[in-house]
Amino acid sequence: MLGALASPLALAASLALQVVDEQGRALEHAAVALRPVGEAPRRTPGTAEIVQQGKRFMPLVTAVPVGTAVSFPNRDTVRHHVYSFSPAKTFELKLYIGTPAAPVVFDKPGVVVMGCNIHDAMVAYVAVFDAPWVGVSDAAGKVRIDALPAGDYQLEYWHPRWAGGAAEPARMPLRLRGDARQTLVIGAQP
Ligand SMILES: [Cu+2]
Repeated sequence: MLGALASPLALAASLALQVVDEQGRALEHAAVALRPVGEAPRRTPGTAEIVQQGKRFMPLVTAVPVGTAVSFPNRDTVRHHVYSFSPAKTFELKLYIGTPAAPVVFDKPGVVVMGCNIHDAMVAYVAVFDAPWVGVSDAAGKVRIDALPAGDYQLEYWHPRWAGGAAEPARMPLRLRGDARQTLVIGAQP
């Protein structure tokens, strides 16, 4: 029946996550995503940027929906050679300075580990989620996702402390009815 739609405002929800380790310490760099249950995930690919500066990638962890185009500007005066062997995205950007003309499109879900062929200490992670809402925890372990439709979700999450092991995010069900606060404990292994 037409006219029976509820107000979108009444259905809005938000999620405030506090990410901690087993000792309760704030955990930065956790990639999280919310995937609605029971409907095809809406894909809202956008763009993102991972900068190389001071022979480091910044940010260390980036969370993106599938289809996001990521550019890799090099702001150093030395050349970098960005590569990944991860199954979710195998690519390389051969020795360059400045910004490569074509961004890298992350078109499959999974965790992508990137390095530099020249500087072995350089590492960065892109967590690619088949989900429209993503975030990364800040230095206080906090990540907030606003303007969500109320409903049932899978919360997916991943942290670099799993880099030697899990290439896939962990998952837990989450029912959102309004504004929610949740503590997420990320142990040494998923
Ligand atoms: Cu380099």
